Amino acid sequence: MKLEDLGYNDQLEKTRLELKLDGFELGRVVAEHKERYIVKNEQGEFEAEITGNMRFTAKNREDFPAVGDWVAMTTYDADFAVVHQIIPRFSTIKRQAAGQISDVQIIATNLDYAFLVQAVSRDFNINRLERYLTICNNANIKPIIVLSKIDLIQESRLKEITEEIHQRIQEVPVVAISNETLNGYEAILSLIEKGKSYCLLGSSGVGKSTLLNNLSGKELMKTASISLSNNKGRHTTSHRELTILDNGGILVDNPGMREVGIADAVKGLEITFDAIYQHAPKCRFKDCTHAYEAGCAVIEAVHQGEIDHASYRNWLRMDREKAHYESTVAERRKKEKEFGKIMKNYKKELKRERI
Ligand SMILES: Nc1nc2c(ncn2[C@@H]2O[C@H](COP(=O)(O)OP(=O)(O)OP(=O)(O)O)[C@@H](O)[C@H]2O)c(=O)[nH]1
Ligand SMILES: [Mg+2]
Ligand SMILES: [Zn+2]
Repeated sequence: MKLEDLGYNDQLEKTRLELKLDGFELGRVVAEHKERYIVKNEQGEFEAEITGNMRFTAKNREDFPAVGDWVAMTTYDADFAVVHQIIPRFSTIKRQAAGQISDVQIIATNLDYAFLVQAVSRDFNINRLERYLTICNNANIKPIIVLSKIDLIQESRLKEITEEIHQRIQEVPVVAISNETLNGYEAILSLIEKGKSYCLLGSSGVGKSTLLNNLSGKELMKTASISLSNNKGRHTTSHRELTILDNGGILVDNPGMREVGIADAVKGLEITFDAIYQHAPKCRFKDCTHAYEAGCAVIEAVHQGEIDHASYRNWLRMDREKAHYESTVAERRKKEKEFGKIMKNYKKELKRERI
C-alpha cells in the first residue's frame, strides 16, 4: 500500500514540506477510541498516542487527531506510534452537538465527498437534507444525496421524492439505492474515485454500514435493524472508521446522528440557500434579516414563487440557529476577556503589595 492509496495528495505534501516535517513518518488516522488512535501507512497499522506536549497545548477538540487526519509520527516496534503533529486539514466536517455550546464535534477530516444517506421508507426529510448540505458546503466537501431502502417503496413514490428534492435542491447528484436488491449500486460505484475520501452521514438505521459492507464485500461494520418503537439513541455503529474499497475509494462510516447542529456555518448557508442570498442585495434595508421587513426582496421572491416557501422557512430556522450560536460564542468571549482583566489587575495588586 502507498500513501496515495490512503488519500495522500499534492496539497498535503506541500503542507508537509512547508512545515519541515521530513524527520517524521506519515500516517492517516483510520479509527479513534478515546484518545488512542489507529494510524495506517505503507508499513501497516499502528496503535498511536499523542505526545504530552500536544495534549498540554491543545485548546479544544480540534487540536486532537480525528479520523481522516494525516499525522507526523514516530513509530516504535511494529505496531506502536507517537503522534507529534497533525498536518493541517484541507477539510473538516463538524457539527454542533446537543448541549454545551463548546461541543463542536469533528465528524471526520480531509474528505472530498460526503454521502448524505436518507431512507426513503420513513426517514426522508428534506429539511434535514438541507441541514446536511449546509454542513458539507461549509466544510468544502462535495455532497452526494443517497436515497436508501428503495426496495420498500413503490417506484411512483420514489419519483415523487426525487422531484421534491429537485424542486428545492439543484446541482447535487442524487442516487437511489437498495442494499437488499443492490439496485443503484452501479450508479453509486461510478461516483467513487480512487484515492478520494468519502464519508457516510445520516440518521441511525438508514443503511450506511450495510452499504459499506456491501461495497467492500466484507462484514466490516456491524449492522442491525432498529425497531421503530424502540430506537431512542440506539446506534449500531459506535465509532468512526476509515476503510479502503477494492476500487480505491476511501470511505468513513459514522454512527447515525440525531441532531445536526450547524454552528457557525455562514458559508454553508450561503451556498446551500444561494437563491435566497441572490435576492438579498435588493432588499430596502442593508441589515434586512428577511424575516418580516418591508421592502424585503427575499420575502417578495417567496411570494412570487421564485424561492421555495418551505425551503425559505427552513433557512430562517437555521439562520436563527447560527445567530444564536454566534451570540453565545461572543458572550463567552466577553466573559473570558473580563475574567482575564480581573486576573491581570489582581496580579498587579499582588506585585504592588510585595513592593
Ligand atoms: N429493506 C432494506 N433494508 C435495509 C437496507 N439497507 C439497510 N437495511 C437494514 O436496515 C438496518 C440498519 O442498517 P445499518 O446499515 O446498520 O444502518 P446504519 O445507517 O449503519 O445505522 P447506525 O450505524 O446506527 O448509524 C439493517 O437491518 C439493514 O439490514 C435497504 O436498502 N433495504
Ligand atoms: Mg452503522
Ligand atoms: Zn430582506
